[in-house]
Amino acid sequence: MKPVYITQFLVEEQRAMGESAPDLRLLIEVVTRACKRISIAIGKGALGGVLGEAGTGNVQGEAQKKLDVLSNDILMEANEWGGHLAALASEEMEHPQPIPEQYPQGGYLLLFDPLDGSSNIDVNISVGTIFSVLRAPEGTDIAHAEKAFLQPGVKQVAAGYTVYGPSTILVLTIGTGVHQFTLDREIGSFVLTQRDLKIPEQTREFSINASNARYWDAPVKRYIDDCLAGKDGPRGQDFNMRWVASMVADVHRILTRGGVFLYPIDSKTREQGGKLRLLYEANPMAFIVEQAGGAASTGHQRILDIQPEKLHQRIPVILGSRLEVETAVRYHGQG
Ligand code: AHM
Ligand code: MG
Repeated sequence: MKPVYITQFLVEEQRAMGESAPDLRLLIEVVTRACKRISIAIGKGALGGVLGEAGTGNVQGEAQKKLDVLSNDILMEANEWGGHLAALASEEMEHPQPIPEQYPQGGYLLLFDPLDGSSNIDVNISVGTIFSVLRAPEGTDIAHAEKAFLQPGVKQVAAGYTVYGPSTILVLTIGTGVHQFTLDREIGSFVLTQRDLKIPEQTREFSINASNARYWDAPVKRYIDDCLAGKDGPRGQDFNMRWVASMVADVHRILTRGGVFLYPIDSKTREQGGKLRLLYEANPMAFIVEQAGGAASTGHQRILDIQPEKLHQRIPVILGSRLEVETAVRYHGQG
């Protein structure tokens, strides 16, 4: 069968939607081209001199790896000249970056986590890039307005992630289902390898960092205890557990074979609101998961409905197979 490259996919998908949004197409193409460069840098590993600490910290007080900084620079540079964006925001930068004055401004906002799972970089385990696209509100002075980015996840026009693993894959939604591409390394292009991914509704696999168990709130403790009790407990079935510690890899496994992913709020992270970031981790993943038939909640609220209050806001995350997310949410309702 003739390969469908990402450009052809986007043109045909927009045609089928009766929509011509060349700027959105350009935006996604530019982001995915930047991801190819990140993939190449990661693939070189120690030979490319890209492993190890950068010796700097980001706004969240986390130590940056060389590849965090490099991936951020690659995405920033790639996206400033095209005329499709009004501003960019990244996990690695305190404030949104306006488009430099010498370039035209466009109508979209791009948010990204340039390298998710960075604790896995130096041990050769999968990492990835997560991105989210919003429309820039009309009449906003983007250069000074973090406010423009504070839109609920339902307003996203596109979201995606890559996994730099044994193969480099890209998972993308523009609101018409979820589609998977694989990087053909010889040709240098993303090729459509699975259309319309659907998450199995039920699962017997959960994903949580169990070393935080002593900090969990009662509903999460009860839910996980019941999963661990297996067929001898109230759930009446055995569960398996997986935790890569790269959200991209854990979510991708769930998208492929089902499962539930939890990064709940706990007594360690309560003050900051949770661990994962709403705008460039939870929202794009929630959009993708819902588009694939799954669900995403904080335990109390649908993630995509949350009105963000600040750029680097953190929230609790429960996402994956729809029926299992609903079960976990029911435990929260029981106090
Ligand atoms: P990062 O964006 O700084 O890499 O942090 C997010 C990552 C997620 O990919 C992953 O699910 C989680 O943090 C892992 O947390 P932990 O180290 O507690 O296992
Ligand atoms: Mg991350």
